[in-house]
Amino acid sequence: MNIHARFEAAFLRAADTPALLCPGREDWSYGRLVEETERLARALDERQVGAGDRVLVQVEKTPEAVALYLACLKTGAVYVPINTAYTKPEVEYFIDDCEPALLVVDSDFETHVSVATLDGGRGTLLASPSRDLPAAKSVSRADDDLAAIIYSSGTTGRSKGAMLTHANLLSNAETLCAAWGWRDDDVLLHALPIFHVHGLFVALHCAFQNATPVVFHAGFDAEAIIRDLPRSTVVMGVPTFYTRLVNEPAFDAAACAHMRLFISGSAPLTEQAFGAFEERTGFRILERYGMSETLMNTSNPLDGERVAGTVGFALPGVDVRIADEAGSPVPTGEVGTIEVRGPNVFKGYWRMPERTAEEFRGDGFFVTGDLGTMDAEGRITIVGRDKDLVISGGYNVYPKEVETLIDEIPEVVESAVIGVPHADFGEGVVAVVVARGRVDDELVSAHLKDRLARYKQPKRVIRVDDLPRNAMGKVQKNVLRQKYADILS
Ligand code: MLC
Repeated sequence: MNIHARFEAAFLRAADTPALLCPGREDWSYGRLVEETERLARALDERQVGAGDRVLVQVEKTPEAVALYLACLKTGAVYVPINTAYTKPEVEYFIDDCEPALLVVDSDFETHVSVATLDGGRGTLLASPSRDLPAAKSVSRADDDLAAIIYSSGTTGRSKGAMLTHANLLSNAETLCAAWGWRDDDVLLHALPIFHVHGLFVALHCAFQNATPVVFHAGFDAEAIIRDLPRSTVVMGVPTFYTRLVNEPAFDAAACAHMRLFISGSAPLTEQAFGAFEERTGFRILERYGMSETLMNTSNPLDGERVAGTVGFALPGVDVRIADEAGSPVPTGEVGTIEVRGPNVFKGYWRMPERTAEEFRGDGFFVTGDLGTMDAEGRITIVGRDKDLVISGGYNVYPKEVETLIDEIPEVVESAVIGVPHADFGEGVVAVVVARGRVDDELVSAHLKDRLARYKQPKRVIRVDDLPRNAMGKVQKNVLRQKYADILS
């Protein structure tokens, strides 16, 4: 089953229903979304991009970008979206790794693969006619055919592409619509980026399964959100959205009177943020837990107690266990690694069979690398990570990638990159550096500017004489995190 066929059937039944309501731009109905998808599907055909070919996409969030995603699904091409913040060298890595048949970008990009844009200018995919032509059928896809590759940075510094199938996407969309009681009169207020699973699959698919309207913001702007709450019923966001909203005096229970549900994910929602939101609005944010490799695994209940600081229960059809290093379940309440199995779990890492084998157990469970506990009722709490990872404003940053680049600076002897508390982003990136000459924020920032996405760059650089090490010689990042806990506050 091609997931696009499912969406398209819903879209055609709701052709006059608003699909993407875009402040400052023309709204698109579901009928229009079908037409534009068709236009882009034809443009892909004309360029001989077809089933199984990768389409690497680095574009701003627009309705056309959504249509391109749908056109890739429809033609069986594999959609590979990447963060618009990535610099040219970062994009080049993805080109080399996924070998796209087509790269779609917003502006000129010199490379050896075909390049197109969505801007209506030269090389645009939007030039193909679409209207008045009968729609082609979605290319038939087997359950385990790839729909998308989502890159996550790797612990070794190399990004890994998580291969997601049509069946992964479809099963998770159905599960989430049921778990969150998606209604025909729901209107999703969407301010997340659409190059990650949260904004692209979790959020859009709930609306697309039901062909319900999406208020489509190009980015997060608290005032714009507050303006659009009266015509919306559901918001999905990262914790930063909710802490920023609570900082707005105009955000209160009256502003939320039309709302049904606020959902949070991608980063831990603190009990304090949960409490402040409830106090201000009367709403208890529904926190859920997932990742690129598995889509969504657990959720607090729609009906029933949403407990702050927990991520709720395994979603129907998803097996979650808390295991020791050998993969055996630990006793109730004890800390272990969260492992997941189910139709939502990805097929493996793109062209990395050894890495894939390392992260799956023989019985099919995927080892997430997150540490958690499960109580007697099955409620799960995440208590930490066994991988060196910083989550900043919902974006994952792998210290190794940042350290490798900082260590290229001639004056730098070694560096340790850590995450410390940050009022807005939850965690902020800090670099602790041992150097032979003068090394400061400016020098590091100048070196990283064209090499590393801005959100991965250190918010502060601290110069030290030595890094703390344990008896094995390993840098003690926990010591650094404690020492510099207040540096960004
Ligand atoms: C922006 N900046 C960040 C940052 N976002 N720095 C660290 N972490 C971030 N997340 C930088 C900018 O480059 C800028 O740098 C400065 O911070 C201020 O920018 P801003 O204008 O305030 O940022 P804004 O555009 O408002 O973005 C903040 C944000 C955004 C929280 C809205 O980061 C965001 O949309 N995050 C969502 C990420 C997401 O979708 N994650 C889902 C992953 S999927 P300077 O210095 O130039 O001023 C996943 C699975 C799952 O994890 O379960 O969901």
